[in-house]
Amino acid sequence: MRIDVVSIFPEYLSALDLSLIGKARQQGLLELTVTDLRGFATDRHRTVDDTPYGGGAGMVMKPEPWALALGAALERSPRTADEPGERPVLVVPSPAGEVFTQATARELALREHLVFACGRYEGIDERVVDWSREHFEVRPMSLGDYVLNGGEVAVLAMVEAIGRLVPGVIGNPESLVEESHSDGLLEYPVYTKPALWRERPVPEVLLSGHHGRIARWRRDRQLQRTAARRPDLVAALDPAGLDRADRAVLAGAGWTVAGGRVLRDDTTGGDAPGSPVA
Ligand code: J9T
Repeated sequence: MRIDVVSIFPEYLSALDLSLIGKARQQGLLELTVTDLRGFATDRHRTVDDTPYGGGAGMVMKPEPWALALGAALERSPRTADEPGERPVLVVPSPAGEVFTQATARELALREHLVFACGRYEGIDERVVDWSREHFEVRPMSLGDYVLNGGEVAVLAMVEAIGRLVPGVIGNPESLVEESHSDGLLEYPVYTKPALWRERPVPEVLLSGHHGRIARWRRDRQLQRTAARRPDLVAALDPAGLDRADRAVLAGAGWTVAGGRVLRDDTTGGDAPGSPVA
């Protein structure tokens, strides 16, 4: 996979030299280039922003440096524009984008070329997005409902989430199977030695060696946790994937399967999370 990142703070992305993603780059599994947008400024002050038409606070990123930088990224594409096959994906981090999820990460991990455009200030001139649609599949992407100072931190998160799904990047691919969100539930709690720590014992079932009981206990904790912390995920569960024991745990947390869906028993409670669980 090839990844290009364009930013006015390329040093921000130096974390991608480290750990698993850094190793994957050294091994040639990921080819990642970070370029400085200012290198594509057209004046001697290397200006990349200007005042917004229509007035308002802050500055807007100028279109031409972006078109030049994205054009340079296109030239590094493993495929040329007239070759058949997929276009590169242009990911534009923005609180106004679609929400980036594990499903998005899985989808993007299958693509050959991803380009990330890190905006700063009040954003990038919208015509850059229009122009880019002629060359890229453009995906404005949000990490969630909060605002950052620029796209760089969001790109770090997305590149890590996507990069670890590229075959060979994670040594033990089995560890990908059980993770949070892969089955629509949060992870179960984990424990290690010592068995008794500051008067707190590890749950006894985990010391029992009884694999069936351990699996059931973990599944119950996943369901309880998800019900308490992420009712949105419980409501999205497919009842076909829930056995009798699952349904009993969910019933205890105030959820019932009816009409092919998982429904909250008491709808007067609104979206407030349930009581805290481990
Ligand atoms: C400037 O970018 C952001 O503020 C941003 C990007 C991605 N997700 C967010 N929630 C915010």
